[in-house]
Amino acid sequence: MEIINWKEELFPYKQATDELYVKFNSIKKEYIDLEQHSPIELVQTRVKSIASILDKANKRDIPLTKIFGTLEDIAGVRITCKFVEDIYKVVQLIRERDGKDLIIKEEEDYINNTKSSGYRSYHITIKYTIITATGVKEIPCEIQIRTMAMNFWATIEHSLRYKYNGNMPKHLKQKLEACAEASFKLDTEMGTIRDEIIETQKIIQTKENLVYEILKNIQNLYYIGKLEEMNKFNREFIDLYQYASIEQLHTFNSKLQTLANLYKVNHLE
Ligand code: 0O2
Repeated sequence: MEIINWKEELFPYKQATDELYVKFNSIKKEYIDLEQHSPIELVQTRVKSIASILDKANKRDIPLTKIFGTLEDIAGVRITCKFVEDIYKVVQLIRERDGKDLIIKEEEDYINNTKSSGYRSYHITIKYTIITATGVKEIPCEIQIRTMAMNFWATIEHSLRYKYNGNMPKHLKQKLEACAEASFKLDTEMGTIRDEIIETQKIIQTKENLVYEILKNIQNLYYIGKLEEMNKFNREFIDLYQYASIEQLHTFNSKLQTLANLYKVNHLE
């Protein structure tokens, strides 16, 4: 009988998901740093558990020896977005990488082709190359892209599906289908005020970035021993912070920046 060394077999899948986690989060960070709306809200990764792998292989009559060549979702990345429009932005971002650091094998749009269960998400199956201590490996990975509302529905439905093991009562199925429609209606409604929400988020982000800059500049005064000035700016900032407009914070930071230039402390982080 074939014995699988699960630890050894699954290790490269973990490496692939870890690398993809970093890459998608960097994109998110880049948008935030540029004070732009990030289509990526949350990145999650997982390597399928051994029990789920065996379950799926069993359901599909896949022999143990063929599991790793056949199952394409052992490595999984889930990207959650705020709006449906963002899903297609993320799809575009992934397509732009096709042939560079990943290869797209398949795309399934379960948003425009909603599953009979009510399931909505965009799936992209990729091959991702990793370099391990034992050589180069091509790892299949399923990327699921969905909104927060779609994710909420799918998580609940997944648990119920697991609970009833394929025998979900009809009334529950119907309820879930209705919930899927209601949650998509929410996505659609939210989409109509997307621009306004993004604008508000941008203001919050700009304020957060400014506060970060200000605190960094105040801290730099401490590092170069200008304690009196540091205390003065610190006190002023505490009074200003809560009610200040973006413009006032900008002006305040410009004063700190002028001082930083004077003391040549720009290089301090
Ligand atoms: P897990 O635990 O999330 O990994 P199949 O699994 O045979 O239906 P296939 O060909 O593997 O389908 O690919 P498909 O249809 O793209 O589905 C793969 C994954 O999408 C599933 O993995 C789920 O995560 C998700 N998914 C697909 N359909 C549904 C659905 O109706 N409800 C929910 N909640 N999720 C769904 P796994 O292996 O089923 O589960």
